[in-house]
Amino acid sequence: MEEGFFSEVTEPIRFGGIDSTDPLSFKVYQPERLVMGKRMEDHLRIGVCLWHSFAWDGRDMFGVGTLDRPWLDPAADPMPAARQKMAVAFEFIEKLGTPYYCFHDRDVAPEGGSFAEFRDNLDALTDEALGYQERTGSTLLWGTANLFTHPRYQGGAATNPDPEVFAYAAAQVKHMLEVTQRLGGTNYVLWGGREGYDTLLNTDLRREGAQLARFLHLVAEHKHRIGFEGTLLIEPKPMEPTKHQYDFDSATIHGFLVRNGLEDEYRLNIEANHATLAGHSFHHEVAYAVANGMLGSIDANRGDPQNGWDTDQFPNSVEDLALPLYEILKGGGFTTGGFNFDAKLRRQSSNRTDLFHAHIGGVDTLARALLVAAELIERRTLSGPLAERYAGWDGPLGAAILEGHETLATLEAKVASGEIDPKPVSGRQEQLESAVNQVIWTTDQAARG
Ligand code: XLS
Ligand code: NI
Ligand code: NI
Repeated sequence: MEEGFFSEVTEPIRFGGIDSTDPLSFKVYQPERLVMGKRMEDHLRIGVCLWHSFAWDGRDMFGVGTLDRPWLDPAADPMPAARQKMAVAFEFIEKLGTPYYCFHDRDVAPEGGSFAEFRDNLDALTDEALGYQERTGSTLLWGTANLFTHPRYQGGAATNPDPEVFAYAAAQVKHMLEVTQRLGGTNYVLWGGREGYDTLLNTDLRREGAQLARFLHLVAEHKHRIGFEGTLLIEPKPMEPTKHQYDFDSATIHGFLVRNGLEDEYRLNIEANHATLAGHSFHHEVAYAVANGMLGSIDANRGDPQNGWDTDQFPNSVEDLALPLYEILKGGGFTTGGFNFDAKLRRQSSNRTDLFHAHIGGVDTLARALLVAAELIERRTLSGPLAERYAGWDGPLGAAILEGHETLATLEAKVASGEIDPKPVSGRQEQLESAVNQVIWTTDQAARG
């Protein structure tokens, strides 16, 4: 393997086992290991995101970049720098050995002086990406268009008060959808960017809702026109960058799609840190999506419980991930989706190799959580008690109510005659919490592989 940019990583990252002392090895993740009859790699479908890892240099609002990303130097010639960025990204993906990656059009292509130039840049870099995909075997989990960085999008893209901005966004999405198709992408993501408002004083909610619905119809129409076979995904987020984002959470998007006849066209891309910003647990958001047939893909990361913004840290808690993974397995697993690391290094993690440590830790946490989730399914730790709790709904009374054979009057008669006289039943929360913990603790053995 060539030395390249990440010269401390001379070998592809391999499974070293749970007792390995080599930080550059996986402790749990074994792509080939069968879990419930399916390879670990095929369960998790892990992707590396290009924006946080290669298109951001560690800058924040208080200080300049701290990460060593020479291709981001503003003095660099844009196209050679973009080529170097892509080469380094694929060196990383190849050494890490994960099957997917994700990017925004602007993560790879220099803006240029016009839309036409931007499109040419993106096409040229797409050609390069095709070559790297062939060499590394890694492919696109999803593509997306950046509709939030450029000042034209300060008031939103589809929900902008100016229809010319809507048109510009449409042009960008059309092209990026086609690029995604060329790269064999299995999904296309729309994250709301600046679709929301900073103040209601200058915002027409009715118009902006109608504009957004129209935009989503146009995207779905184009998808069918070009025969793109991937899934269209919308990514919920309640706030940031705007004070209020329209795609607030899974339930809000689901309702919006149903109201606008779009529920068969879109699924959800759920991000852990966005769930917590919305005041939900990540578990809740995933469970809602699965329960309503809306699960598409996941942006894996975590927030910080002590502050309320999108810190996009790498996931490191098996406890936090096991139950979302349980819901995903219960729902039959991913089809086109997977786990994209929408996560970034801390600003002080300034060694090149830190990017490997971050991803290895995240991948192992997902793998470990998968083992717990599979045990929860196999032991029926939660599904057994759940079936028992709702058993009445499978009995004659539950069926009669749900099938419409009862009315308020017939039910009143049964209650008044004493035929129906319900008794409170324990929800057994603490017992279930302990049962989940017991599975987490006992799968330590299983994690040895
Ligand atoms: C920002 C979003 C973004 C999307 C892709 O908060 O998570 O990174 O995943 O546009
Ligand atoms: Ni995201
Ligand atoms: Ni985010």
